Amino acid sequence: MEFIKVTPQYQNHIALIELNRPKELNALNLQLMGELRDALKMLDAEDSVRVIVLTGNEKAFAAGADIKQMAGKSAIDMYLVDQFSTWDQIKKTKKPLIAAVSGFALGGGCELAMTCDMIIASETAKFGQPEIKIGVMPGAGGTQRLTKAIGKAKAMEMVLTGKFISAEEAERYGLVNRVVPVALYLEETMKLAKEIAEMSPIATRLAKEAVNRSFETSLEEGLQFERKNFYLLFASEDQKEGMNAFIEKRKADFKGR
Ligand code: CO8
Repeated sequence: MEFIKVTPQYQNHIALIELNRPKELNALNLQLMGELRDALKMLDAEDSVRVIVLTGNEKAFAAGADIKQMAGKSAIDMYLVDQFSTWDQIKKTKKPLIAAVSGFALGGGCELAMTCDMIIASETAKFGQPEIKIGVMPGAGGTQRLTKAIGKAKAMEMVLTGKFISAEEAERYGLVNRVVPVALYLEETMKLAKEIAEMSPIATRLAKEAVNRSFETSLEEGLQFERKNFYLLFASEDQKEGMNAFIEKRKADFKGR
């Protein structure tokens, strides 16, 4: 892996992926995205990993798709490269995926953070969809996910003006879970990851699936989907362990079965 760094056991049951093109502010070229897709697929299949954290560095989570790589491309080039199939694969990650964002999260970088399940932001984080300033528009989910996260008025303004929002605004609008001091953003993300890693991995997976389903379906269909996953969990050993541990007043030891 040239442009990402993967630590499968960064902490107990928690894997860390660091975007690693610092000179280019982690601009998302095709190779980086391919590496990210492969790493997520590998970690998703690894039993010892329960939660995945994705981060950049203090200055940039990612400053967007690689403009230099795209600049000379035709519509047909873009169509044939089909980079969005990589994004579609990333979206299919089953384990909880948390973005730890500091500095720039712009264009594809903002879209990548929003593809994650939760975002912890450092106080220096800046979110934006500045594609309009270079004559295009968001292409990896920005118009949809941003609008769902913060509502039409704010999303429309960001997409049509390209202006950035601060971490504090992002928290106020509901885009990020919380804002923490820059020195602590990875540590705070790890705390959240640890909390989730202590839950039943099969329950977190089915619960994530059900929450995400709410974006795709009517309330009635979403409720049916939730019910199916709820019933399914009664086939797991973790359900027996979790409920018995409660009754026996001890900490549950979940195995993911
Ligand atoms: N692509 C390629 N190179 C970049 C990018 C980028 N998105 N962002 C920064 N860089 C490079 C710069 O060219 C520079 O390289 P060099 O030193 O060789 O000149 C280096 O990173 C450092 O950048 P700056 O000198 O510009 O640093 P500043 O601190 O002055 O400015 C900014 C930081 C404000 C982040 C500025 O770099 C900037 O505006 N970057 C572009 C932001 C942008 O427009 N992003 C959207 C890109 S389009 C997009 O994301 C479409 C997504 C949809 C498809 C997704 C498919 C992957």
